[in-house]
Amino acid sequence: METIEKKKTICPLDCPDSCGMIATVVNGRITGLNGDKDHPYTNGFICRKMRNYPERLYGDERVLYPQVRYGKKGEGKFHRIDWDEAFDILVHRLTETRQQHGGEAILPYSYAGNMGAVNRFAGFPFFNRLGASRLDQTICTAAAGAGWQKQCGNLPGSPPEKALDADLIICWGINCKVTNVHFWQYVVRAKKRGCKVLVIDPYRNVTAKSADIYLPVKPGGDTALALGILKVLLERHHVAHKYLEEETEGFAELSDYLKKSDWQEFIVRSGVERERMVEMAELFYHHPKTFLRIGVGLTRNSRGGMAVRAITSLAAALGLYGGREGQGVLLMSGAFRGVKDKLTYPSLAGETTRKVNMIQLGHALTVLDPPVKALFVYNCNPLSVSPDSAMVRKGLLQEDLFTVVHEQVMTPTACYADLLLPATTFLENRDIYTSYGHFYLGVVEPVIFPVGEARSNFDLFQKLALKMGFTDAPFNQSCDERIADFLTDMEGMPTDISPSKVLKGGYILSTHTTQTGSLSADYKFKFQFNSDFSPTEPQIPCLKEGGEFDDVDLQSRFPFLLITPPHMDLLNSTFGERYIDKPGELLIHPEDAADYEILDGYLVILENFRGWTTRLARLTEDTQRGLLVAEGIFWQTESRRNAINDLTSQKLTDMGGGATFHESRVRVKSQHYPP
Ligand SMILES: Nc1nc2c(c(=O)[nH]1)N[C@H]1C(S)=C(S)[C@@H](COP(=O)(O)OP(=O)(O)OC[C@H]3O[C@@H](n4cnc5c(=O)[nH]c(N)nc54)[C@H](O)[C@@H]3O)O[C@H]1N2
Ligand SMILES: Nc1nc2c(c(=O)[nH]1)N[C@H]1C(S)=C(S)[C@@H](COP(=O)(O)OP(=O)(O)OC[C@H]3O[C@@H](n4cnc5c(=O)[nH]c(N)nc54)[C@H](O)[C@@H]3O)O[C@H]1N2
Ligand code: SF4
Ligand SMILES: [Mo]
Repeated sequence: METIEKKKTICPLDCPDSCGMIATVVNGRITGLNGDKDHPYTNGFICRKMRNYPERLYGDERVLYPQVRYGKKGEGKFHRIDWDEAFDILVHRLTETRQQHGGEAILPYSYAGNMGAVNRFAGFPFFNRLGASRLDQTICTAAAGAGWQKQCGNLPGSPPEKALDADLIICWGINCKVTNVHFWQYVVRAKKRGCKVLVIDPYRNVTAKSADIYLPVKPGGDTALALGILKVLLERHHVAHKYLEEETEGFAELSDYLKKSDWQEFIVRSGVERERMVEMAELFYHHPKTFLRIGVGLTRNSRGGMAVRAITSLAAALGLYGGREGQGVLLMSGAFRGVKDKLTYPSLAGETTRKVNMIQLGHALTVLDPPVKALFVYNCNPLSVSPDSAMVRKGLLQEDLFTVVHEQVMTPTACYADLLLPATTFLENRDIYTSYGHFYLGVVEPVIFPVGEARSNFDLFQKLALKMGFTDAPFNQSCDERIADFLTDMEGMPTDISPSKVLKGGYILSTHTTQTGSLSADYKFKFQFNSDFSPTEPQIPCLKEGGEFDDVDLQSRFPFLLITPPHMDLLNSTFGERYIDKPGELLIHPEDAADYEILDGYLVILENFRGWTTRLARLTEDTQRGLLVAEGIFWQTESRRNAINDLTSQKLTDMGGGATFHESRVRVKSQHYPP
């Protein structure tokens, strides 16, 4: 007889929406995934990427068993072994590496393939205890977080629901309709009431196409734009005087700086004319109910941290942190804050080992001294997502590097493994999920048994620790014990809800339902225009020199600016297996295309001094002249070994050590003429 069950789960992907979902299970097999109507933010729908997840779960690309390499590095040829053998190899190789080269020769490399708090950080206690190099996980929000922290301290973002009452919603450096679709449902509802939508972005992305006003900005030009608008507001006495006086500090320094600065600088650096800045200042002034949604896109360049400092300062000058109806500023929600050490256990480390910035993996594998001899990848696909892929590939090809990859599917990185281990998906795991775009959390149970011989990150590292003879308490915890411990003293958790209740399931709303929420009864938020002195960072938001885009030496050789934002059908590189034959498109302005004799649909070569790749040209006025847009991290394949991150740089952002994915200079040429 057929048994049909409906089970609740939560999307684990690195997406601000963290959807509540209902899995349909027929005889122990998942046949469908749908949005949960009981989840207030998900509101019953999920994106098409995840609706088709069962294909990935049971697909041919799934890694089902532990395997060892028999072909050349990168060829992706493996033979099956069992888990006992896999653990023996791990224990032997990690112990030997540590003895011969020291613990720092081992580099764990992970990010956010699975956002469940336990599984995401599951390797940290193990590698701390082992004395391995430490990974600085900076690839996504490091610059954005550092910029926010500088001006706003620990303030959480505004709940997205506040946008429902806004008269103006600004999407600044975020492609909501692609990367934060559930926020868009509030935009649609607010629009019906007459709310205006403004999108500020270097290209007319799909969100901009649905907006009332689109303002193109030069990539990296947001500081100049925000400060230019603020200069107009000051000149017209349109700033929120009362709020500034009572609830902020240091505005006098910033206004002095702005009064003295030359207009031309703001115009040239932002690429926005003064008249348009005046128009924006008037728009903001006449719409006190403004909700500002800031993306991380605008931080992926050498001035990224400063851009967040300038935009949040503009918001403060408008009084948007005042918390009145329809007002808000949301970069990341920060709705719940648990103690991260309860997941990572830095206390297990004997001594402090070196820290490796994950953006500089290419450097770490090829140049760093003492060298990395063992690389352990989980929850991440670095060959595709880390910058300067040519260097990463060179590193992975080294015969004396022992590479372990724990994966769900045969990714480009997995092809370079010496030891390949099968990982469960969220549907086979237990975990706790918070969100960086909304204010709910939840704990979920496995929906099905593991497929093949897959193990969760948590099970893998708990078992490996015991095999290594580590008897410390964290290695004896069950998953529930770790979750319960993490929940204890978690900021944002309602006081009447115990960890045991959370463990039973359901969605919990953070107490930060206003921006200051329950931070503490005596917490008084004051926006700091002049942040604490730091030797490397100016006290007030101000214009700064740019990086690769402004490099005069590179300008004549590599005339185009390249940005590489997310694609609708990929989640970073996840789901790349669905598009193995596709190199991805390159948006190019028709006049630029004409200069290089490129027609729509032509295969073009993109190159710079780091590497090259190919893409299919799409001619469109959605992009500016001189600006190329490559959406999506499509996979490297056997026949196409290079991809978009062959062009991006290991250089870091101004603050937080983040990535500069949207700041590469390139040149372009037509490769062939299709029939
Ligand atoms: N479908 C889909 N959804 C995703 C992802 C995905 O890959 N696909 N990725 C997820 C992840 S991990 C993250 S971090 C988020 C990222 O989500 P977003 O914050 O939306 O993505 P970004 O790459 O950060 O780029 C967003 C926008 O910033 C623009 N941009 C680039 N440079 C600048 C600039 O200098 N100034 C301004 N104003 N805009 C600029 C880009 O053109 C793009 O339209 O999305 C998540 N959601
Ligand atoms: N050019 C360019 N590069 C970018 C970006 C960009 O905008 N432009 N965006 C950057 C950003 S914002 C981010 S966040 C990073 C993301 O980089 P990653 O965190 O590497 O994200 P994904 O590409 O989604 O790859 C995650 C991998 O983890 C695997 N995985 C999922 N769950 C589990 C699990 O439970 N266990 C194990 N062992 N594996 C699992 C998936 O199968 C997948 O292959 O990429 C960055 N790279
Ligand atoms: S990827 Fe984002 S929108 Fe899609 S189901 Fe997951 S959380 Fe929801
Ligand atoms: Mo990200």
